[in-house]
Amino acid sequence: MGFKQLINSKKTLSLFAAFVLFGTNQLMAQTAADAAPVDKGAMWTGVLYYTLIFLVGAFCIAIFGKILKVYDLTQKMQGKKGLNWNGIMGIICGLFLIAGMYGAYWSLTVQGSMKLPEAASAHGGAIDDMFTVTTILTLIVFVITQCLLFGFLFFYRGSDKRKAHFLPHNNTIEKVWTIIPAIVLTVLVVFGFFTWQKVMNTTETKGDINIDVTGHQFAWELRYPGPDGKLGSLNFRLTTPLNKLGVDFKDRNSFDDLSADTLVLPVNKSIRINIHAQDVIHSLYMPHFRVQLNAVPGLPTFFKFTPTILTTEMRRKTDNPNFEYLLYCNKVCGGAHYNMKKIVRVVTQAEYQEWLAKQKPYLTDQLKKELHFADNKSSNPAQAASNRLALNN
Ligand SMILES: [Cu+2]
Repeated sequence: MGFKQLINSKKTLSLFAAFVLFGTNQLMAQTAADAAPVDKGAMWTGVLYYTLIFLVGAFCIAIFGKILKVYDLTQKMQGKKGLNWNGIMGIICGLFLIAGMYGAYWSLTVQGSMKLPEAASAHGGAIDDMFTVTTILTLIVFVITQCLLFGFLFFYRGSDKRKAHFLPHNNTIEKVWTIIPAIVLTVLVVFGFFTWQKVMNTTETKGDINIDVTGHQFAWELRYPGPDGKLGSLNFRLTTPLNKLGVDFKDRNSFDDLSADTLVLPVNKSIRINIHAQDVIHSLYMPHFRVQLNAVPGLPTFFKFTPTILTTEMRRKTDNPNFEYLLYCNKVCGGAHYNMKKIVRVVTQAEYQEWLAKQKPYLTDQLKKELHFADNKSSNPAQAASNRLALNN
């Protein structure tokens, strides 16, 4: 085969494409690894090992195929019947069905045990029920369709003794495979619609603990209401390095607001998380509570939920003394997206009050200076406001 023929060959081109893709993956993996202290030596050994295993496997299959082909040709040259390729393909399909079904079983039993622990929120059970119903239904469809597909390929493999039945059209079959999926999907969608409505349709705000969670590249900022229980309003135009969230101090409710590092929540209390974003779209994601909603710049949203299991209780249940609930960003929002993680702790009401009392005010002395409060030393910002001095100007 000449060089021209070689580069025109589809096989060579596809091999080249595979290598280019592999190279790009490596490059991306390397860029990501640069940002974090990862043991690169071990990573590269792992990558090389699996690449080599794959190449050796592919090579062995290719050699085996060539040997079969040569055997087939020599048989034919001797006037004998060659290999029954239809039979070989049929058997391979049958074996694939068995291996595939075992793989699905393995995945369900081994990886299935890695699923999240029980829902730690009041609405979480309903979300889990939806997942379970969908999984069971799709599992039944998966088993039936795969058995039919590969079973037919095996049992009705090409044979000289049989003649294929020609079936150009059959209305009954068309109706069955259109109507049944339509009914099942409608039931699932309606079920999901009502569940989501029940979770989200909560306009009642009385008795809620309001917490502001603001996403930016690449962290979440938390703001708790002070003793008045109310959060002051926000205005993005007021954002400065000291007033990171753009809190509007013309609103007196802002004066006692607190900033926190950990999202601490009292158990069995209705929590309203007000979700903001400052740059790109982020996504507030607390999998243990089955809570997720996008954080969209300029479009504040909220999610109301009630945590029901204490962190200490979950540690016992999961048999993991270091267990922590987590708040993640679930939108690939940039290079250090993986850094957007906060610990969430569910505590008793008494522990919550004790913790809240220790949190630092959002309105720091430096910020007071920046905002030209009348008396910088005054510990009473309300007093400062009543002095009618210009704020944020
Ligand atoms: Cu993000």
